[in-house]
Amino acid sequence: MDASSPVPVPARQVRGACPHDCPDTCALITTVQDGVALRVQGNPEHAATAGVLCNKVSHYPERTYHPERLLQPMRRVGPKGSGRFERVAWDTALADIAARLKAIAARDPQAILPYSYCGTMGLVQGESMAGRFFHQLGASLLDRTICASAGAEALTYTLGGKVGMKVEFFAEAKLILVWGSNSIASNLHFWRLAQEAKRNGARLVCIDPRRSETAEKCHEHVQLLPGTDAALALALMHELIANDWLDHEYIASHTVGFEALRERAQRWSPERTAAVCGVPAQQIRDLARAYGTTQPAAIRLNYGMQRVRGGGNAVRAVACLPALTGAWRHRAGGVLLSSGGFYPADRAALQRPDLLAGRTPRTINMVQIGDALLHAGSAQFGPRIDAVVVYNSNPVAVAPESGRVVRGFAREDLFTVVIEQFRTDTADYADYLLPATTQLEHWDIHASYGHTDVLLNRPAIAPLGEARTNTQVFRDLAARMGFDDPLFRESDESLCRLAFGDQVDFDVLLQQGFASLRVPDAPFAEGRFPSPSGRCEFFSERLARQGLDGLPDHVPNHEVPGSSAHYPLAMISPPARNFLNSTFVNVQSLRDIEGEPILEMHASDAAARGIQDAQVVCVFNDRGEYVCKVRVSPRARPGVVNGLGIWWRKAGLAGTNVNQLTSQKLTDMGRAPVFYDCLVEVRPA
Ligand SMILES: Nc1nc2c(c(=O)[nH]1)N[C@H]1C(S)=C(S)[C@@H](COP(=O)(O)OP(=O)(O)OC[C@H]3O[C@@H](n4cnc5c(=O)[nH]c(N)nc54)[C@H](O)[C@@H]3O)O[C@H]1N2
Ligand SMILES: Nc1nc2c(c(=O)[nH]1)N[C@H]1C(S)=C(S)[C@@H](COP(=O)(O)OP(=O)(O)OC[C@H]3O[C@@H](n4cnc5c(=O)[nH]c(N)nc54)[C@H](O)[C@@H]3O)O[C@H]1N2
Ligand code: SF4
Ligand SMILES: [Mo]
Repeated sequence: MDASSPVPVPARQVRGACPHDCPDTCALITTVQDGVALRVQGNPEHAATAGVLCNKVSHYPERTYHPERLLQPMRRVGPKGSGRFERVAWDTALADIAARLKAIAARDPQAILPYSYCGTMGLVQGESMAGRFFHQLGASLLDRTICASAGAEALTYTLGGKVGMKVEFFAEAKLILVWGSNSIASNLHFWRLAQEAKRNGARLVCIDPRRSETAEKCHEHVQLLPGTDAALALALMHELIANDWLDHEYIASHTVGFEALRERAQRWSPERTAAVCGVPAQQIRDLARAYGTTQPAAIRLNYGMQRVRGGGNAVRAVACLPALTGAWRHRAGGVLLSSGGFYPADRAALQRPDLLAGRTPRTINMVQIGDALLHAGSAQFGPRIDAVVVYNSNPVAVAPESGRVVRGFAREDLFTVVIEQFRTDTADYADYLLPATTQLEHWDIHASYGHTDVLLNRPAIAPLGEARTNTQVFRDLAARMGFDDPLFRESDESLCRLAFGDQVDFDVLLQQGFASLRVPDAPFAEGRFPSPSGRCEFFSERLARQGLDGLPDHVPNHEVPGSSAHYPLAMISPPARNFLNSTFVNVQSLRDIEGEPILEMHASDAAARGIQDAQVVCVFNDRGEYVCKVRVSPRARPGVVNGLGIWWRKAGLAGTNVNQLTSQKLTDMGRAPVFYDCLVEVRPA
């Protein structure tokens, strides 16, 4: 080697966690050389990750070093939405933002609204310092309902919390119902376990209106109409009861309300249910027999069924099934929707709601951000919103009825700050656009909703350009607002330690990057549910006290498939496999795989409209229009079209995406969105 060349620095490996809103919460290993992240891989020592990442996160360096990364603070120079910005110094941006927020807060701090979701699932770059900042300010509260709150409430009313089977034991099940989950796309590491079970002789059944990648790889596909899962679950109960495929002892000792549930289920004969669900009665009978006579039987219940009006009831109905058959007695039996409730995270210590000091600001439901921004001063939403601070979210693309969301963000009298890694659809409406770090550039700590380990994320590289962590932005703003308590200066490492306090050994996290919670293998083998009665609550006293139905029932969609002459098609809009919500839409290698915004349509529906495969079509309803390409495909059932992925509007064929069509209506529980409860019509464009 030539004496003048620099000594090569050996590559380092840094342990981290995938930040994305995905149940798998993988453990990452980033290979770094000369301060550059070369590769991101799965940690083979972490059982749930098993050394494998999905295709999306394998492309992390491409996303991190993307030529369009936001690297400097920007100030808007063109009209809102035009995406025309000029560079400004951090000091200028922070001083001006603080001055604007101060002036608004002096009138009414509730006129300021934080808007954030799960761009990162990290407890620190999520709501820690941000929570402190907005609580001290007395800003409006945000009801973070856009994804999981219907199912979370339903599970809480039934089992007592977001608890369920340990995912690893699915591998030992003999029957797996994959219910409302496209696991291959959205829960890959569970699918690996389901495959293991299959190799050991398990039968796999997928329950989904779409013939998804997952459905076609299961032994059986129950292709029901969207929003009819509760009916199906009740019909299964009908058959379990009629054939006495019940665990009477488990029911007697560990459940509440069996007699009432039995009466309810009597109404759901396979014939009646077949008509509601749009599937053959015999298929329902066969499914009930399989579920009633196979042990251990496991249900992977996911979010697909919740995004309709009756989503809460549907989750409740399905979550009752394992208590009827005693499936919970086995570690490979039961149901898993979310394991989030097992974590002893101290969110109050991170977010400090006590800083509200007795103030009770109004709450805005994030699902209705469109109406909330437009209905200035209405009785429903309260005082006008004058400022929005967006971080970890892209509401202009992901929130329903985006025509209204766009009009809201386009308000000239609205002051908007967006903290982002990229110039998303929402970023285009910012007055100030602030560059955020990515997971490779900051500290964080993660719970999971698909397994039961805590993961630590250490920074692998220095922040690119002038990017700052979310926490740093809120520390900087706090200082300029005059919030001088030391809690506004707490470091990210210290926040990481605070998240679980002494519930988790931080030294173990520092050493191996993850630590497992102590959760019993079969948590409800002997009942002991975290519900008020300690039992699985078929009948929920808490729901009844609110004047609601104490039993699960089929609650028809707001927009029932087949009920409208103008809009005869039901549209669902599940994620595209190579995007994560609207994240990764701008990563070219992934975009190349997804191609273009697509609407899957059954051949009979296409023929009835004179539509050919690959034709450009207009999908429309009273809320708006969306232009995309049709894929005539057996993935769609007759009467239901599938608008895949949350594309960025500006990457679409005519500047909109599927959410132009979805509504701001809410679910029966959890105040959640109804993305898959949406009627449309389609015509050639
Ligand atoms: N690749 C990828 N992975 C992801 C995401 C992503 O965007 N891309 N998003 C992440 C996030 S935030 C979430 S919340 C999860 C969501 O992932 P999942 O929990 O899997 O939920 P969805 O993808 O909404 O829907 C899953 C399946 O439910 C079906 N479905 C739609 N309506 C109904 C119905 O009424 N009943 C039934 N039984 N099924 C229905 C859909 O066709 C779809 O195949 O995935 C996470 N993982
Ligand atoms: N039609 C339809 N709409 C849907 C859904 C659907 O299935 N169909 N799914 C819904 C669901 S389940 C969800 S969870 C929501 C998702 O909605 P969002 O949580 O808004 O998810 P993303 O679209 O991924 O946007 C997250 C943004 O956060 C940014 N980000 C990531 N990390 C950081 C960080 O550390 N700091 C900052 N400042 N920014 C960061 C990313 O660049 C990205 O633009 O969408 C919902 N919308
Ligand atoms: S998105 Fe999900 S599967 Fe992909 S790396 Fe992250 S946690 Fe793992
Ligand atoms: Mo989600």
